[in-house]
Amino acid sequence: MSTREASTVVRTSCNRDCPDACGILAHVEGGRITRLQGDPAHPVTRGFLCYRTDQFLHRQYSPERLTTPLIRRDGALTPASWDEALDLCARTLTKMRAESGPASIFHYRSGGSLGLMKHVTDHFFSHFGPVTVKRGDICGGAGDAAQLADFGDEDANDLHDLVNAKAIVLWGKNPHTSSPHLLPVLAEARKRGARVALVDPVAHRGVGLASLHVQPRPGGDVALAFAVAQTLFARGYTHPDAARWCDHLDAFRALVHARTVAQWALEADVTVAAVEALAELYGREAPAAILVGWGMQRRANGSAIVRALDALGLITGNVGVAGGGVSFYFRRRGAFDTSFVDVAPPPRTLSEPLFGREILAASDPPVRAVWVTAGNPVAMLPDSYAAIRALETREFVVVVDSVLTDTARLATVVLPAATMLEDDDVVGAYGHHYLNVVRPVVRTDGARTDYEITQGLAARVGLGDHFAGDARSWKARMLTGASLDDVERAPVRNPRAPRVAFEGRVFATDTGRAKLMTDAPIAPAPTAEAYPLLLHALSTPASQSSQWSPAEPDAHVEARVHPESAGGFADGALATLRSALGAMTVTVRHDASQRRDVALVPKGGSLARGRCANAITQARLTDAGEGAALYEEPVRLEAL
Ligand SMILES: Nc1nc2c(c(=O)[nH]1)N[C@H]1C(S)=C(S)[C@@H](COP(=O)(O)OP(=O)(O)OC[C@H]3O[C@@H](n4cnc5c(=O)[nH]c(N)nc54)[C@H](O)[C@@H]3O)O[C@H]1N2
Ligand SMILES: Nc1nc2c(c(=O)[nH]1)N[C@H]1C(S)=C(S)[C@@H](COP(=O)(O)OP(=O)(O)OC[C@H]3O[C@@H](n4cnc5c(=O)[nH]c(N)nc54)[C@H](O)[C@@H]3O)O[C@H]1N2
Ligand code: SF4
Ligand SMILES: [Mo]
Repeated sequence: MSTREASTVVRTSCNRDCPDACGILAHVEGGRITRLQGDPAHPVTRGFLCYRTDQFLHRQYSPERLTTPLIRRDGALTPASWDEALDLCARTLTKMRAESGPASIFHYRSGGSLGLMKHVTDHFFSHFGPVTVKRGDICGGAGDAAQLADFGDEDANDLHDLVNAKAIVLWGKNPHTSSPHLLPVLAEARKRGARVALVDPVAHRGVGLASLHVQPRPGGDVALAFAVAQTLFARGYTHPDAARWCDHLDAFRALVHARTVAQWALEADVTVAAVEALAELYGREAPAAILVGWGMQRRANGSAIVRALDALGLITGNVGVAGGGVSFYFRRRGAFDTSFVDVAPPPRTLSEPLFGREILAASDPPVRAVWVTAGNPVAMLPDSYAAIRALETREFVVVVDSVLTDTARLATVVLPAATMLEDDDVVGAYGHHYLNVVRPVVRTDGARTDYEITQGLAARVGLGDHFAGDARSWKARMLTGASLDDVERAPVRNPRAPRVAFEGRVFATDTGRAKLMTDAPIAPAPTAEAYPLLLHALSTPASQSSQWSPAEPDAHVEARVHPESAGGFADGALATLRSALGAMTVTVRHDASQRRDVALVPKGGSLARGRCANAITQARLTDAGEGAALYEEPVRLEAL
């Protein structure tokens, strides 16, 4: 038999925390995956993968993969059998539950995988406890709160509906890096004549997609949106019937007229001409779509920013129509029923952005054990050293991961997790409406899926019967909007998902009308002389949050700054990047296309390599939704 005949192709999908949820064809030869390919039959994936998943086989077959559980003995993590590790976990958690109550156990789950089966692990902890869980959302909490306040619900028009737009504003969004499968849809829309604007304080590849780039001060977007709104009113670009679907239209109009366009523009640090150009592009011809990025709402005024953008869509009649929308989130769990997950409300919640601080402060009962599923809070949550102090001082910390992350290094027990190419799961997407299955293409000896780990634990604490079913039975139970058989055959568009969100401009609020914001939010504080730059640790093509592929570089992180903000450091020089919280060594990179008040570094660097921006970033909350204001840390460059 030729090698070609011996090879198989398995259809699966990417379960990473990414809007695109790509279909993958995994080529397997002799039990080993040799190539990952984007599924050409998937309407969004269109046959290509992003750089980081193209390179994923380096992670899959990395010598750094964990293949045996580790237990801390005499201070060091040492190999153990699965039975030893699970027995220890079951014994310890049961004892703590008896002595201190289930609230003394904190199950922290993050977005390492967006597979729905991770909810079954939540279900276990609810059954066993309920235990303490997280509150808020580091990723999109502020924007979620905004859209729920305005629309009563969250969803987006079909991704391909974008080609009906006459104008598209990419507001705080970097599609090349964070959602590359949006690019072919944008290209199609442009081919059909759509004009594109980018609003982003950072100059990135998205500038090349746009006929207009507005570069406001970070967080200046509320002022910018108010200036645009006032211009839309003045030029007759608002919808004459807007009061039919908007509550508080008069109050909103008064709010945006509280200052002149020139004053708002000054606050946003843009020219009046830029405001007018944006108002013309967005307002002159309907329908027009705003694609709201996720980065922008991780700010002190992040929720207010999204509310201001919702308002632009509402007053112009662009929400609830084809080719329009203010799209932040596609309801990725819309085809699933996970209501069984919580058997009872959790006894306590801890704020995710304040992870370390809240664990340390919790009393009555104190947090005695932390179980981390698919998360790397030390590297990925702000104030890394608070997370370290919190974990180091717990009696028992379990980390389930496929590699020894900054967080896993602090564990009492590390359990080796299966990767996305070994999991058995089902996913929806937050950037489109397709459903897909995740298949165990291969297995790695010693690694287990979260569900298998849950089963092992459940059997040891008297819940074995409840978790005896195979993964497929849980998938079938959760997937209520489509048939699992169908989804196993091919990607299926969630039949429940609307083509046009809030069609007919009917909203899920108490009045059925959308709510316009009425309060002036606090303006972003100007940068101070002592720390003149705002640190932005932003997504980079080579990593998925803290998961780097092919591998995380050992070199110092590059800090990209405007040459005049480089504090005299030459391009390529080493310097200290200091905040009020701490310091890290960086290589200075000059970039004249950037604003003078930002320092750009990659997101996801590890503390062990001295590349972790969160080690010098204070934990701050967003204005609503308990998100993290991650990009508000004032920093400066100084000599080593
Ligand atoms: N390559 C890669 N892709 C990723 C990830 C990754 O780590 N690497 N992470 C994934 C995750 S976790 C998520 S949540 C998603 C989204 O991931 P995000 O990284 O949130 O991506 P974007 O939505 O593109 O948002 C980033 C953009 O927001 C802009 N921004 C920041 N502050 C402001 C502001 O005040 N105003 C305006 N107008 N813009 C601002 C930044 O300059 C940047 O261009 O993508 C995923 N995709
Ligand atoms: N400074 C700064 N910090 C940020 C951001 C930023 O832009 N700037 N972005 C924020 C955002 S948007 C997000 S969403 C968070 C992401 O933060 P996290 O969700 O904590 O980050 P990840 O690195 O995606 O995933 C964590 C771990 O999950 C593991 N993992 C993957 N799949 C599985 C699985 O199936 N099971 C188990 N048990 N483990 C698995 C990975 O190996 C990885 O180590 O970070 C936030 N932190
Ligand atoms: S990380 Fe995102 S873009 Fe890359 S393969 Fe996965 S879903 Fe697709
Ligand atoms: Mo995220």
